[in-house]
Amino acid sequence: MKAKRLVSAVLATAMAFSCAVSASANDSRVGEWLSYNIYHQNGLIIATKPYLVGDTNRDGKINVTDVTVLAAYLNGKKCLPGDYGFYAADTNLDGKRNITDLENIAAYVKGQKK
Ligand SMILES: [Ca+2]
Ligand SMILES: [Ca+2]
Repeated sequence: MKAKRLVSAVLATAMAFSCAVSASANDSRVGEWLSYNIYHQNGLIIATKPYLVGDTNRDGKINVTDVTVLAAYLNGKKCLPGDYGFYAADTNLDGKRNITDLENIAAYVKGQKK
C-alpha cells in the first residue's frame, strides 16, 4: 500500500511538472478524456491509460457520486479508487486534489442537470 502511494505521489509530481505551463487554478477539464502513463521501475513507460476527468469512481459517468467520492477522499475517509480515480480527481491538472477540484466536478454535474 505504501509503495503504491509513493508511486502515485511520484506520478503526480511528474504530472504537475508536465502540466505546469498550461494549467491554471480554475481551468476545469471535467468531461474531457485524457491519459496517464504507467511506468516500469526503470523509468520507461509500459502503458498509457485513458481516463475521464472528474470520473473519480471510474464508472464512465460524471455525476453526484464522483463528488461524494472526492469529498470522502478530501476528508481523509476514503482512498481514491486506484490510479484512474487519482488522476480523474485532479480536474484542473495542477497536480493537487482539493476543494477546487470538488467545485469543478460539482459545477459540471449541476450544468448537466439543467
Ligand atoms: Ca463516475
Ligand atoms: Ca487539482
